[in-house]
Amino acid sequence: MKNKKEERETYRGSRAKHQAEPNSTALLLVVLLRPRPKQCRSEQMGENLGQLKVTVVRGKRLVIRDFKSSDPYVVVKLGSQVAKTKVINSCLNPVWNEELCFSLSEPVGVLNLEVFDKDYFKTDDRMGHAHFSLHPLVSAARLRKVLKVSSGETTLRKVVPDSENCLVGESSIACVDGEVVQVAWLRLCGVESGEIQLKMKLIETPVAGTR
Ligand SMILES: [Ca+2]
Repeated sequence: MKNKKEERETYRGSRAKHQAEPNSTALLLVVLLRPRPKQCRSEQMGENLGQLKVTVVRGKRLVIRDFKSSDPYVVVKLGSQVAKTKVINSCLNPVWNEELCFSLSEPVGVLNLEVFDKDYFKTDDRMGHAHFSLHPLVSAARLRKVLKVSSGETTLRKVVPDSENCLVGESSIACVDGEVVQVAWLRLCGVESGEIQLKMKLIETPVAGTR
């Protein structure tokens, strides 16, 4: 009997001890109530259309931002994706021929580019900007699928200058050996002069089960 009584006393004692120690409960509450880490927002908002390769080919008649010339480079943006070319020193008609890669997904956005003059002792100067709708390229890629064009060179459509682009003149979209390609000269806005030539290539995501 005495042993059982002792056991009950021990049990009460341990319960009381447990209740007297709120630390573990408080810790559990802290763990449960603490804010969760923010989840990374996915780059892919919708259907993945493939890879967009943008070659910044060249620039011409760019504006002077130093004494006699500029050190231009191009920043290209698609949504939250940003890429830039290397700097070409002291040149107003630079040739970059640099390929920048982006992932393209629905909803199809607008490609934005901005040219800067690299300065080492102050903030880089602006040399103009341009925008370019990717809708015609994507619709031409759909047309290619319907027409089942896969070899040779076929013009799919032409795009004329309008408010959705900064085209200098008409631009052709063609299927070249299975790839959808658009070459365009864009007029820079916000500056006295300057044009940038781009070559865009859409590498479509293969549909499962088809080749
Ligand atoms: Ca400079």
